[in-house]
Amino acid sequence: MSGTNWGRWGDADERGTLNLVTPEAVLAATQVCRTGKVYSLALPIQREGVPIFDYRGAPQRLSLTSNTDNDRYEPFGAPEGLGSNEDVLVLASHSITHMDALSHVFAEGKMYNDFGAEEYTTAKGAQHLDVAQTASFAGRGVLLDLPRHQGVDWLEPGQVIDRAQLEACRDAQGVELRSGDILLVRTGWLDFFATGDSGYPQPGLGKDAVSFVDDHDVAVVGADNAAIECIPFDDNEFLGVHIELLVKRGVTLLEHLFLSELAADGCHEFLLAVGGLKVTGAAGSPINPIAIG
Ligand code: UVW
Repeated sequence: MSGTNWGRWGDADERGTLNLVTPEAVLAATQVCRTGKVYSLALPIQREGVPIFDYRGAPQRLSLTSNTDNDRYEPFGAPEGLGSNEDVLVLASHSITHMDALSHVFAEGKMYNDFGAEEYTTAKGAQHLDVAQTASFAGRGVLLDLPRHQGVDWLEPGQVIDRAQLEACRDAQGVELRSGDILLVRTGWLDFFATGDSGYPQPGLGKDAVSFVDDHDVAVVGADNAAIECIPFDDNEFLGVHIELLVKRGVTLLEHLFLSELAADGCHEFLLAVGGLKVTGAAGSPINPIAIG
């Protein structure tokens, strides 16, 4: 496959562009905090009022123990009125705010770094490139707030974001991008979703924007939309930007990020820590990224 990072960090590499997030880059990222304000970039995990693809199903929280189960602790000496509440969570790996592992998408029968699509089996999940490889990282986050820059509440559904729009927004915000950065693109789509009028089309990156990621040696790309890329897909190529970023380059993708609070504060540069669930074999995980402004 042409234009790839395959082999760039060795034939056994399973972390892709996260290799660009060096300890030096992380230390430098700790220096960008100005206010100390902590932001959660996750939407709530709930069954309604959040974007959910039908085939993934709504997340389910079931009660495991409650105040009606206090007898469970009595044999261990627990007095009347003391107990615990616990839950069982049932949810898709790519529920609501989530991370795509490098095993999430395959093209021409291949995943990142030439691992075959057959490495993910129904019985065992991912034998390589599972989410545990990429679930934990921190670095310098940069928010490009396109609606703010373009003077709208949200970009048009289906709007294709190209390199020129990203460059113009970056320059207007006066923020530079450095090797190993985590690039977050706000399209405003979640604000449009909240109106209840949204449909299938979404604004997002087009294939032209991929060169912006390349030229800045960006390690991770996140956005407030469902798939980073625009829907319908640019050039009518199904998952075309996923193929370019995730499959060819090994760029970890973060989707359905809640970016409105950062945007409202004009916080365009921050320390960002991301922790996914280290589920062996999984191709993705819900996340609650924490930004510190
Ligand atoms: C697909 O595009 C299939 O999934 P996601 O948007 O979670 O990357």
